[in-house]
Amino acid sequence: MDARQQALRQRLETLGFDAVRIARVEPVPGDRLHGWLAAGMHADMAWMERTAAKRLDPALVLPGARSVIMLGVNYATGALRQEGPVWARYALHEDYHDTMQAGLDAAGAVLGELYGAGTDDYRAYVDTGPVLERGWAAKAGLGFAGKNAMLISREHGNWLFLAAILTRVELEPDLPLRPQRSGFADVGLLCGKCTRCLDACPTQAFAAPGVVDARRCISYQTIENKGIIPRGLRRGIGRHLYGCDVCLEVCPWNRFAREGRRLLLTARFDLPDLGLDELLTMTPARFAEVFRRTAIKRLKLRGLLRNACVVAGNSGDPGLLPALWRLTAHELPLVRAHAVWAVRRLAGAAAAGELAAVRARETDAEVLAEFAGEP
Ligand code: B12
Ligand code: SF4
Ligand code: SF4
Repeated sequence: MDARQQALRQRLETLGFDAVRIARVEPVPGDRLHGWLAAGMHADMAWMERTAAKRLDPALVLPGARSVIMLGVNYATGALRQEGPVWARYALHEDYHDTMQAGLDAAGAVLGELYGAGTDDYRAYVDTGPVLERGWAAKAGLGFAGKNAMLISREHGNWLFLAAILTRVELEPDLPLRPQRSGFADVGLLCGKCTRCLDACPTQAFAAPGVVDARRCISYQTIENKGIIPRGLRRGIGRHLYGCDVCLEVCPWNRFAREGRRLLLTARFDLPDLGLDELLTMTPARFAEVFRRTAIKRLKLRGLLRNACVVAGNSGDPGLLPALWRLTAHELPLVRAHAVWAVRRLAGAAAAGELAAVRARETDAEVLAEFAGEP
């Protein structure tokens, strides 16, 4: 690697990126992404379908793109006790899209300084761009594609946010961790015979090693799905209020993960202190105050109440019933539906009379459907 590229790597690390690796841009074999989409595993994330061609060919995103700089930001939290509702660890930060963007802006300036790249010569993305971030990271040797579908790093385990800079600058590519048969992202490259993640998934969301059916994934259901959570999945959601880390947490590669520097992150480790009762009675003003600058604000209060009802229904705690009864009269059918489910699950036959009264005044078909069958 020449001195200039060495300097680039060093400057990017100084900006707060804990892992910096480079791959040469080429079209990606399309069978996996197309197969995933054709099977409907993207659920209602129609944007995944619309952007498929771009995801498979970076030249459609940036004509003349030669290299992709893959960046990782470590968000390992060490032991983190969550005794009530459980949050995905990534969510215990201010929105990483915003905090990492500052680092990407600075990284663009470094490319300009060292290589004379203008703003037209690169595109920088964190999460929301049409880029197969995990695949490129595996190709660049930033880690490997685990059977849990995560990009797993030897130094940081599963706990890495990824970002990508596509650029017209020709850089010397890094090697993958081991030669890959597909040349892109061989699933399970360093997993050996282990299947812990596949076995641990509470909702059986893995269609195959490395392939997540979003329709069954708690992360999708509690974050991306804006509507009713399918009844058949709600028990499996257990205490997961927002996102899910089960298939990440069980991975033995995390044993080697060190806590990161967090130069591009702002922790919100106070969120697990919010009790279920507090969540179920949250007002719009309090929601705005507590979740300011976090990704959770995109879920809106209605989504948070929906999720909290599911977790409350699974809690076995009858002390939550007063708050849940109030939510059976909420103005939004989405919230009423999940509140009815939770009340039925917690109070059972003992509340048959009150439930009949709630049902009698209900007019929404989706809420009425909640009164049928086992909760
Ligand atoms: C859509 C999406 C989701 C969906 C679908 C998940 C999925 N497995 O695809 C849902 C909402 C379920 C989700 C959940 C989560 N997500 Co998400 N998600 C994305 C997003 C926007 C696109 C992913 C995608 O393209 N999926 C389509 C599938 C087919 O592709 P893939 O698994 O990513 O890619 C693999 C294969 O396609 C393969 N491949 C592609 N072509 C080919 C060709 C050949 C021949 C071969 C062999 C392989 C191959 O290479 C890739 C590496 O395995 C990315 C951001 C981005 N722009 O990439 C974040 C991203 C993947 N998510 C992320 C995170 C953190 C999560 C959660 C952990 C959040 C949480 N705690 O709740 C969970 C984890 C669930 C899991 N086990 O995957 C991180 C992952 C970081 C990492 N270290 O891997 C990303 C990269 C966001 C970021 N910038 O940090 N996510
Ligand atoms: S994030 Fe949770 S629900 Fe989704 S695949 Fe992993 S373990 Fe299963
Ligand atoms: S838990 Fe085991 S199978 Fe799953 S990604 Fe980690 S090493 Fe691979």
